[in-house]
Amino acid sequence: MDTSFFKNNRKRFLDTLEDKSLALFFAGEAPQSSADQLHPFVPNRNFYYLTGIDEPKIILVFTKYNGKVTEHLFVEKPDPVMAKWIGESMSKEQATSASGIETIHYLDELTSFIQMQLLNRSYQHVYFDLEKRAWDAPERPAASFARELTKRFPSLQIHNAYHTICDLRLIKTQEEVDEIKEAGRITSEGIKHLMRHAKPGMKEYELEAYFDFVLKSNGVKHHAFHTITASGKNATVLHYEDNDDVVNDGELVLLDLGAQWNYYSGDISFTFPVNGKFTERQKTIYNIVLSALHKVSDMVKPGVPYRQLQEETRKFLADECIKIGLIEEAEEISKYYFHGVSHSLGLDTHDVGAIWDRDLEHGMVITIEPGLYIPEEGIGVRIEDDVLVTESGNENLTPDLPRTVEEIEAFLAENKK
Ligand SMILES: [Mn+2]
Repeated sequence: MDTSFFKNNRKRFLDTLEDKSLALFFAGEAPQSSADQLHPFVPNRNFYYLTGIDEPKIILVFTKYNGKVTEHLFVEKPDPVMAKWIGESMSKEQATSASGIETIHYLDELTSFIQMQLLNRSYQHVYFDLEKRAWDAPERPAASFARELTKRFPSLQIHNAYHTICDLRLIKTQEEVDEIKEAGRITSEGIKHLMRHAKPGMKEYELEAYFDFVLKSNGVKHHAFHTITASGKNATVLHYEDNDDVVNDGELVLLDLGAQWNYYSGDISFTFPVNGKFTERQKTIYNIVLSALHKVSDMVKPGVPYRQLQEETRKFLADECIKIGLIEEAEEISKYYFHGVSHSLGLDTHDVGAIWDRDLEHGMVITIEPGLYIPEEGIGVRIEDDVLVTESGNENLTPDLPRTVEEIEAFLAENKK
């Protein structure tokens, strides 16, 4: 991604700041996994959105005073011993070339820098990313820094920049759309490779391995989320991730998986018969879900209230399930369809930003993913595309897969290894 993208994000954020403000953002660190093992480091996504930097510990500081804005990064001091063990940390020059920020300091200069600012000027506001996922969630570095700061400078007003940045992230630029498209392309390629090798009697994790092979071969470092490879009845559990059951002859396999490309997520759900042929009943259920996908995707255009997508999905699935005698009353659809049809997609798979109360806008990227889950019949179907809201309608960003019953059966017949 070009530094102009990150510069522009900073500009849009800085425009929202009050005058006489400081703002601090933390890249974060890899959390401990067990003993001396760490989980892989992933940058805080709002920090990445503002800097383009994916290195731990780095801190971004803005000042805005009498209308003048300055941008600073604080990076780790080079450490020759650590360099021998884990490689060199990001240099000042690398930090500038990734972010476009010219003024780079070392981390041990941070407190004296902040102190200089606050002692010499009448700052009134400090902005942090105070993301909070739960009442009892452990305190993040931004929150403890804010607490320490107000202890020493009690007149400062602390502001939470989290929601501001999340709402900026809802609208994607063309570069972001291209990253999501590439994530979707690799994900689709992985699904096709998996289908070519799928046979009754395999374990779900064996199918997963074929998907993973394609991701690694394409230079993908991380999955967008935990892969779901669920056969038969397992597919009726929404977030089944065990993936260790046998895929029996005659069962449908439900995949929900995604590659992450330059920190942007692809997210596709796909359902196919492991032996190559849908049964009549599977075909009926699959076609209802596919019609829902088409119907709801066709609704996507600027000005449509986001929540209308969910209302229409429920209504359509209820009507169709009444027609085939699966349910009698519309409300009973909750028994077989019990999740949202869509979420925003971007730097996070369930991307942030308050989309629920908004109308669709050009530049939003959302998923469309209707499903039906009938445990008593061992049938779970979900079909998911990633969709861009364009100026006048929508574009499917994941168009590379067979979708109809006929297309899927033909693909399996021609490509089986
Ligand atoms: Mn999804």
